[in-house]
Amino acid sequence: MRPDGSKTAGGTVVPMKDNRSARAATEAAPRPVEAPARATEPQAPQHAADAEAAGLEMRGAKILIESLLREGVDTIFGYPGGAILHVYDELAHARDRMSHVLVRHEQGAVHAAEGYARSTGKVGVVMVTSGPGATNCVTGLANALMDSTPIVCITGQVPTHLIGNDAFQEADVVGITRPCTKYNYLVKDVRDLARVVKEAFHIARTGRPGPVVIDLPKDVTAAKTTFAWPESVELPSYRPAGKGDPEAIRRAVALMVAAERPILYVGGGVVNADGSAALLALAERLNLPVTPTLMGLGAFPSAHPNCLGMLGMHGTYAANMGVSNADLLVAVGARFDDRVTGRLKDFAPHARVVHIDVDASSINKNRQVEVGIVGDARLVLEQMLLCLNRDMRLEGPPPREAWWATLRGWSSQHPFRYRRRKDVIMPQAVIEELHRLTGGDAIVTSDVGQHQMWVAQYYGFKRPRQWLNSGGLGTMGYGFPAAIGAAKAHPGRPVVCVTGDGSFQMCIQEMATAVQEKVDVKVVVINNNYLGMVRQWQELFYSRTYSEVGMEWLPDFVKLAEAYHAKGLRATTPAELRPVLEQGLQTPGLVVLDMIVSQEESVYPMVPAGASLQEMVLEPPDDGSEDPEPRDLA
Ligand SMILES: Cc1ncc(C[n+]2csc(CCOP(=O)(O)OP(=O)(O)O)c2C)c(N)n1
Repeated sequence: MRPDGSKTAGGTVVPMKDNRSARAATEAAPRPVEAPARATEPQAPQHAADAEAAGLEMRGAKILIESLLREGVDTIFGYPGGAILHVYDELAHARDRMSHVLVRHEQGAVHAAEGYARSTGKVGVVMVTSGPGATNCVTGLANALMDSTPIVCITGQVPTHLIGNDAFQEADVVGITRPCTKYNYLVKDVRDLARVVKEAFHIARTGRPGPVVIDLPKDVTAAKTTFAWPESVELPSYRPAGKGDPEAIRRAVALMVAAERPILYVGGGVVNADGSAALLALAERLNLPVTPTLMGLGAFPSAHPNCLGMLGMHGTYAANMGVSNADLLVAVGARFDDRVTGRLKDFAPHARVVHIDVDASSINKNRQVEVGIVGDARLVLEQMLLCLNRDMRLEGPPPREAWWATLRGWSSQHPFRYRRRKDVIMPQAVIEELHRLTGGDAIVTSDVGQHQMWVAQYYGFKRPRQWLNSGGLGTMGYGFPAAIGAAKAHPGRPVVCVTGDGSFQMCIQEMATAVQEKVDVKVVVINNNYLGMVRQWQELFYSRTYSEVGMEWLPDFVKLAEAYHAKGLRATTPAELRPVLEQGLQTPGLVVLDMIVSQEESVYPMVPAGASLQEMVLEPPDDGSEDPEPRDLA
């Protein structure tokens, strides 16, 4: 029983409208308020004809495993417990067809599944027990929702007759995870199970991808029924967007051809939609400058002459000034996040806006657009190319000479730069060296903080799905388990987690997982002895009052790695940087590289929170300057 006297919603939850769009519909002011539609009565199970399995009675646990196999699942990240025991028992009999990665904390399981999902484009799968097992997943689920990552998370639940009874390890998982999932289910009838699994994968991977929870009471996993795998999904009210409206596409293309100062602003949606090839073709065909967001890095090759670098709070001068002076902004799979726009009313003030997004609720959410196109980024970009070839008679790419001269001028006057000191390792130099030694080809994950921004600025990503970070939620603890998940999916490829001395400690127990799984993950700790990004804000906006940001009692990361049966190495001087990195990258298995870097280095350029992109600060203030007044921080 919950405090309001109600019981957990009964019956299988039937998706009518996904949790995210239901929320958006409720929150966006002028839209009609739609309550999230949730049936409380179980729907009649859909017994699809399945010749292969017809007549075969199985318990729910086996139906779940068989269903996961039908979905092509080869790896599950999880942690067992009482309520999910039947499933783990069944899993033991399927080990030849499916591997299970035993994490050391359920948060690590979700992040590892995210790393697996983002690096492959497939759905990441998590399995945990009820109560604390499920609640430990909440941060990961919220992270996956914010970064549109496809996850199916199976949580054990207490038996149906105990639901609402404050039973041992009971938590209202459907209630708790509703705001941090794209959709969630409580399965109360084993006959619904195969259909629910089929739907959950469909919902997780289509449209704007996201996490889906299947809450599975223990008695349902024990109950028996015939296994019938549905061949198709019947969700009449869930219609993920596909192609865009041809008329809107024609208008957008005409604007792109005619614009004098256009810019393509490219987000993680292009990566999710596997739209990079179409993006490259369009940018070259129309000679368009491109600026990726933090999540969009790799969607367009950063060394391409049309790439201006990342925009936003720590973006390049050329990208931020380019957007500020553009007459046309074409946003593709990007959501006008506050870390990108700065002060919204001054973002791209002279530009007409074309916005392509798979999620209709993102269009006109933060910025009124000229042309909104709801659709899958790859399909829409391909439609645009087709429209150009068919309907427009272009001699060649529009030269836009004046615009390119201005942009190139900004790029060469203000590249990313930092003080190159001889007495201490500079954090940016670590990332540059990492780029050199890996040829820019590694899969790189990061945690959250200054190190994340330095990787974004200095690594130089070539390809989509090469860069995994927590952009939306900003979750410290994401990077290391995500690297384990990516390494599981890509054996033989170099996987590097760049982390901070604060962030690494948030999921540090996953060293045991990495060693047990024998994955090749190199952890580069940018060790500045501080919660560096918070210290930077306290330096800049709180008159250098450092409040609880010093990591005075750090573990010895080298010894800790050794304690976990991994390799630990340390560099403390610039001369040691390259040989230590080289040795670490060449050593198989888990290696922790403790890089002792300049302690009070800050990330520049920087757009102060609440300022416009044009007010970006390029260099640290002179030491003799007055401290800025504390300001209203977003
Ligand atoms: C789970 C969580 N708690 C708190 C924060 C707030 N936060 C953002 S950056 C940061 C400092 C990170 O320090 P570290 O990992 O050492 O990285 P650095 O900034 O020094 O590179 C903190 C505390 C967060 N993003 N996530």
